[in-house]
Amino acid sequence: MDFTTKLAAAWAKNNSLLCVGLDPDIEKLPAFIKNQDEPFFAFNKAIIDATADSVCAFKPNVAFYEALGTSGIEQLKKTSSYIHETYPDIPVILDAKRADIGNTNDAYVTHIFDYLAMDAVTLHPYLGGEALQPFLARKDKGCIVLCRTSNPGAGELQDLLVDGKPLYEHVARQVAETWNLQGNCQLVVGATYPAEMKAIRQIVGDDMAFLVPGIGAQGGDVEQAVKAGVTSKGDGLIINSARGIIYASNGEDFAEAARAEALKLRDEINKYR
Ligand code: OMP
Repeated sequence: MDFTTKLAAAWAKNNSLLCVGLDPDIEKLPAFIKNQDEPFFAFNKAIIDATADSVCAFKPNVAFYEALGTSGIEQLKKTSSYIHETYPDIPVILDAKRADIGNTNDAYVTHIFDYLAMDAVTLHPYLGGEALQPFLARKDKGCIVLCRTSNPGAGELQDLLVDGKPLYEHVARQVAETWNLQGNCQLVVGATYPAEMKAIRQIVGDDMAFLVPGIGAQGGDVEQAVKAGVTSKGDGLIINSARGIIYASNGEDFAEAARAEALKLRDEINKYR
């Protein structure tokens, strides 16, 4: 099943726009997990089992796994396989923010979609659509392009006026009109910029999903983000929270605490859809 279809089915099945970010940091893991052979996989497995019925996606960020070296990448692969085998209805998004010249992107595509078996990946737009072809050509996979990021300094480049419009609006239009020919593109739009999100939704219409980071640890407002980005059907958003959910407790009860946070956030999101 392609990413877009799988995502829409997960929104409906779990009545959820919530995505749990699987960003394990060895320093923050519960002490009894830290000492295991594969601490990231053990941690992720418990978080996945505790939240799979209340999410529309999981999103590991590759940086946390790369930090551990080869063992981290193997634990990332095991995490992806575990989700596919145990919860086949839930898509897995690799947050890797990739993009290079086309030839190099071929290698990224092989690693991310074939070796790690991810359903979607985050991408930088800076090299243009020609360079991204190896990703865009994978009709079954999601290509989630950074449009308006959640960080405080996002505007430094993204707000620059080009032909009278901020750069992020050009990115949104370019993805919608030119890169999304196969219907496999989505956009990253931070929850911390609801006015910009509203403008982007108006530009691209209802057909493109937004990956929305910035809720939880980064302080984005749930009500404002949902109202700004939701489609006329009440979906269209993949609202990510990592630290706010996975580190709800660092004791023996970490998975139950993560579940409680996930359910709370899912319900809060649903209130404003
Ligand atoms: P928390 O702040 O812990 O919820 O994590 C946010 C996650 O979303 C991290 O993996 C970030 O790398 C990622 N992210 C952003 O925070 N801001 C963005 O603009 C884009 C992303 C992303 O692409 O997911």
